[in-house]
Amino acid sequence: MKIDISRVQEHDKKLMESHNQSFYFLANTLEKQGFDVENIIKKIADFQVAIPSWALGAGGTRFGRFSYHGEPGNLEQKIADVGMLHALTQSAGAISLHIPWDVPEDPEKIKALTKSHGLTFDAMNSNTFQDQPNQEHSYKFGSLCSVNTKAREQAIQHNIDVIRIGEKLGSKSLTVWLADGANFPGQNNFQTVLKNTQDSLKQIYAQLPEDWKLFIEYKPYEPYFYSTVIQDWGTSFMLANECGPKAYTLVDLGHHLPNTNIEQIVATLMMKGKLGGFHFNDSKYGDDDLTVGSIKPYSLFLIFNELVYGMENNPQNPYPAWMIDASHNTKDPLEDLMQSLEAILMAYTKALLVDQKALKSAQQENDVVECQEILHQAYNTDVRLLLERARILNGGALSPIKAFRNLEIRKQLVLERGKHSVASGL
Ligand SMILES: [Mn+2]
Repeated sequence: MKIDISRVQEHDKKLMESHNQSFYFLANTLEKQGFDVENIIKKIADFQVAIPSWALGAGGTRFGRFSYHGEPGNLEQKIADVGMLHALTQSAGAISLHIPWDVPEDPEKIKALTKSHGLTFDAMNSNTFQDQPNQEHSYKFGSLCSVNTKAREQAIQHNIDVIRIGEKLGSKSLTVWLADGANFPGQNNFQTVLKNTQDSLKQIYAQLPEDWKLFIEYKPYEPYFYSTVIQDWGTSFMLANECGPKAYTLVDLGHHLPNTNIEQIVATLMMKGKLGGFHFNDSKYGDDDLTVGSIKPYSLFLIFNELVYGMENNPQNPYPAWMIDASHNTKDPLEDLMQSLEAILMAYTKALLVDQKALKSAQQENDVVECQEILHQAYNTDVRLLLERARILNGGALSPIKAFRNLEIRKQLVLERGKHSVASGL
């Protein structure tokens, strides 16, 4: 199904007068502070975040899975869901596919369908963290790191197959996240598994088209609880350097131990020109897959402050690929994604409001109090009106969640797809 956005716009018309009044007041205040509001709104409108296909259904826990009614049951329906999300928010302009969950039967048709929703294809995601039916060699004890040469070769070939599918769709990057690791001391020889991983990634990298990028994720623990082969940004950075200039580190917010200074990792990687991609989510304890900004919105702002600084000052770093990486089991997945998009754009906009010149001079003078004041001034600005403005100008909804509810979209999805449809995924 497709959203009739004119119905949303018709409804929003009644609210525009109140929006305009509040917006002009805020815009005026910001202009007086020296900000170019029009330019900020353009930046918000241009900021697009990819939606992974696995975020559209209910995620499972390791104890069970409760499906959400009206989940997309095939690739076409997943694209339709992201299309609806984009129509309402105007900030979800790309979809990220997972292979083998989303193998397109007819790539040309899928490409055309995606385009008709105004979407592009973000990074392709390979999967060597679970065995597929009829798979010859198991990944139970690792994939790209495996001491079993046959399993390793099979995992390398899978990644190459994913690149080939992505080429047909017009994707330009491959994201590799490995579950490889060990549960017990002595289980793996650390140097052997790291070397195997390095060799495997090099072979995948060799098959990358000229205009593609390889993103390497890291994670300190889970699914294994003693060690993971690519445990931290340093290991990912080292592997990316070994592969070559088209390989980059990918930062996933949930893939850090509690209290890690992620903003500092971002700054370091951007200075080195190696931050390729970014996965958004939030966490309280570990890789909790919670809604972006639901637990630590100030941390997200500090991270965006470094991202904005890097985007303005580090031409050696490519524009990062943004993606939400979460999968919920309690909320309507589409509503949750709207909340995530809002939180991302809020943190980004607040970071755009940091007075970089004043901050630099306060830093030069070691005026610690003033440095904090400058950050707080930006963080405490209510930027929701700027987000509304950018959405309206792009043809989206004033309030996406309200529109989603007013149009009773989930009800229609249940009618169309049934109560017990299940999206592929975990
Ligand atoms: Mn991720």
